[in-house]
Amino acid sequence: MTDTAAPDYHEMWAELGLDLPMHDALLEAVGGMYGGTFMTQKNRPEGMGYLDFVMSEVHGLRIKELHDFRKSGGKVVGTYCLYVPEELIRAAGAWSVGICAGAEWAYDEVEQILPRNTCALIKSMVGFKLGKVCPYLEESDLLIGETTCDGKKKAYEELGKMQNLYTMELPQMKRPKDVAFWRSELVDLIAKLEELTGNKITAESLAASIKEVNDKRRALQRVNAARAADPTPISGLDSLLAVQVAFYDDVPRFTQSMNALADELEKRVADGVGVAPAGAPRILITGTPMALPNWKLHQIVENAGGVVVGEEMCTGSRYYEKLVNEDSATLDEMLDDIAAKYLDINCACFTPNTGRIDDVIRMAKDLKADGVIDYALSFCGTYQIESAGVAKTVQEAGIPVLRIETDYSAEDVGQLSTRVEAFLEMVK
Ligand code: BJ8
Repeated sequence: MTDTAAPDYHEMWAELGLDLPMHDALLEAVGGMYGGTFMTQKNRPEGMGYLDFVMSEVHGLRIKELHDFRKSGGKVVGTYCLYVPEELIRAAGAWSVGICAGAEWAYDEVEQILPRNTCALIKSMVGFKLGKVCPYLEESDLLIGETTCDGKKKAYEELGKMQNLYTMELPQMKRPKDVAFWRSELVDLIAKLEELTGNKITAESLAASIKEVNDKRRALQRVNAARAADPTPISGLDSLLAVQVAFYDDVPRFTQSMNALADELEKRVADGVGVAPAGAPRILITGTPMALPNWKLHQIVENAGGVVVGEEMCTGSRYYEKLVNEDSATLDEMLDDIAAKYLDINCACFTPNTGRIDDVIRMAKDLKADGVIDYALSFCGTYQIESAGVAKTVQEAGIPVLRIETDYSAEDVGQLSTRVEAFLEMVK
């Protein structure tokens, strides 16, 4: 082996019990998709080199880090939803990884357990487990589920038969008594994490993790604020990737790299350097999250000559916009802060969920979007039902809207491209 040969991780993957031939096929497919989607973009910021590297090692170096951490006694906790506070996991000395669920896998097996008409995200979540192709899942000592939508809630019961899984009960309203209940769920989660790790969460450890995770969110805020410029200094695809990677990368290293990227973007804005020509149609996307490697809609919009300038979704602003208060001194106060911050996320599983529409209109104005695309995964009842109301209110605010319902397959790419092209034509 020469110095430049890529390391071979097959022994580690075999230790994790992955299905090696299928896993090789998955890596090859994702690698090909990444090359075709990201590396063909023109005039990318140099800072994206970090994310290209992270993605080239997505099942390699990062998994090795988790593997070594666990061998030295550390614990890894896998999560699927924005409501699960990373701060508490880190304060217990564990590492948090967001599990992806963004590609079709092992659907034949999945459909023996779940109905065919289940959303792609849930099918993917179960498919990666059944197909034994996700090293993040296999490195997780504990998975944390949550009672958000019915599909996820019931799918966690199935996943829990295959892996150590703990479910948090999330209220579906945001009244003071719901915040109090959610806080009590955080107390239970702390007990669970302390039992898992053998570490006590203290005011010191929690204050440090609040600051660390806020720093990560602040770095992403800077990256995303630069997108308000015309021409925009970074593509929607690259910005989406940054948030997708934020869920599983090493926190301080990621924060440092995103701040370096933000420095570069701010300089590009000052110099008038963009990834698309000034005046290209600017699109804000709102809706269901886009888990790795779901880049379908961004690619369609940007291939059609538009530029995505923001995402009002869990793989977007809902992840980085709000911070946990850093001024509290006691564990009790910090728990109040975390409960308040997390229950302030605007997910369609809540009723009412008008904060989401306010955010869409505010973001569309701040980012000078020419149009909004409302994106819902097929069979996601909550987001599909919200879609008509979101579209009506956004249109009343004078912003054109395109409503799209799709899944992870490539079958409808041609048809979606035609609709997106017509929409871009119309908004400019
Ligand atoms: S906070 S958006 S990450 S629940 S797409 S599985 S809702 S049927 S993902 Fe979500 Fe947390 Fe809410 Fe965000 Fe169900 Fe819809 Fe599928 Fe969904």
